Amino acid sequence: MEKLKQLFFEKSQALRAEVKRWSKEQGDKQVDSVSVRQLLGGARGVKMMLWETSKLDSIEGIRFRGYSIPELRELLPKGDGKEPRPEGLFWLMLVDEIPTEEDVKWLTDQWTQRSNVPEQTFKVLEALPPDTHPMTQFIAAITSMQSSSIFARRYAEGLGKSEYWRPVYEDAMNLIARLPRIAAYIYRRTYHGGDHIAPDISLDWAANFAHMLGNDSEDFKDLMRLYLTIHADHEGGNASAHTSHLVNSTLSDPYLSFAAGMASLAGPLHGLANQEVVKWITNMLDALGTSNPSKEQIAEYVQGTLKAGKVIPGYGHAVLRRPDPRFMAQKSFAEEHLSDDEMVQVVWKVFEVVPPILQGLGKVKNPWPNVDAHSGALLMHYGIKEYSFYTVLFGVSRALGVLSAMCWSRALGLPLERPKSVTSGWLREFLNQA
Ligand code: CMX
Repeated sequence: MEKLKQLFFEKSQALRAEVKRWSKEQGDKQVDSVSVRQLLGGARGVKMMLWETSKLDSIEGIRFRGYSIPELRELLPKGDGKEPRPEGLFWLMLVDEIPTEEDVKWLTDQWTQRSNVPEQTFKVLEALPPDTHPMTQFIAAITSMQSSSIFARRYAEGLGKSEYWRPVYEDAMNLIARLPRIAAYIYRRTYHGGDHIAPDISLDWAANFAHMLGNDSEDFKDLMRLYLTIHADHEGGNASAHTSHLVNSTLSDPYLSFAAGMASLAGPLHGLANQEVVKWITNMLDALGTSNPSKEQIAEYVQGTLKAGKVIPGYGHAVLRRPDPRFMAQKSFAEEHLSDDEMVQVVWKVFEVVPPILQGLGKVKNPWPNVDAHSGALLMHYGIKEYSFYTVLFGVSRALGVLSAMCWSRALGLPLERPKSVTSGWLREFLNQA
């Protein structure tokens, strides 16, 4: 190994062991208002941010403005479909009121009117090799639209602080309106040889997205309405929301802030887990040579994954301590529409097998499935089989939460986010004195 790399290896390995020991042996000690374990452990549970649009409870799961997912499936306007329209959730998150059918129709019309994607965005996408990961394409496309940020222009013109929220609202509305067209364009160029499908402006936001992806069935439109609703927000501490929030706190505009959040969503411990789940199941079925594995076969495969030092994708959560209500909502959709689907059957068997195994490890805080454990099987059923695309769908939905929250952050004049870091030398001295 070259000298620099070797030196880094030796020093980092020594400190890694020491840091692990501090967390294990002195984790409960307080450093100001947080414990040593929280300081070293990714700030788990540290309350340090105002986030209006949703709140996560470890047992109940997510509530958007106080409403659970089952309640939203009842209460939000559905138009002529069976699932809530994501437009209604955006309205609720932004103004804390359940909208009427008429309000939602107005919002659909607004997003249709604002949905024109700048020509340069398509040029940027066409410049990328088609095998570029869809999330990389998505982030490049969002960034390419930054020159149309109204916030960036108005700020440069000398906008006063109390007015920041106005152009942020306009950018949020424009960005959300354009995302389905961009995502569908990425999908069709990457997997369907550039055979694009023109938008149908008579449809609502999610149904038009389903149409541009290439499936016009009413069930798939409903799945997209549900999918884009339940993935929208998960309070502010999750990595994609928090990244957007942090970047926007520097007054970076909504395009750049949202693009940064999407880079965060593209990590396999976060949103990319939805592609990893289908990859893991597909590899398992290939390895076992069956599309209908027994629970014993699945258990053995799970043990093999763990022995190889890997995580079981779609299981575990930093906050939740029960099966994710977003998983359960997708399960209930599957029970109603596609309970005979082979992949869905496998997902349900995995749900029976994995939790007791993870529980048995003694270190996993939440052995239950999260949102990503189910979504891929539903998409596969409706013909969206290219799993590297799945995180883009998550990202289109996440825009609703982070951009409505961004309007609030700027309206409330929240300051630049700036937590404090310490060095290992400082912590060593602190622990020696304590
Ligand atoms: N399979 C195997 N081991 C797991 C595990 C899983 N699904 N979930 C947690 N663990 C392990 C952790 O890797 C950690 O091990 P070490 O101490 O050896 O490092 C230990 O259990 C404790 O972790 P934890 O406190 O329970 O979980 P974290 O808050 O650190 O991490 C999460 C949460 C989601 C990153 C983790 O559960 C995980 O990696 N899950 C699989 C990936 C996944 O599904 N991510 C999607 C989450 C939802 C989303 O954001 O989209």
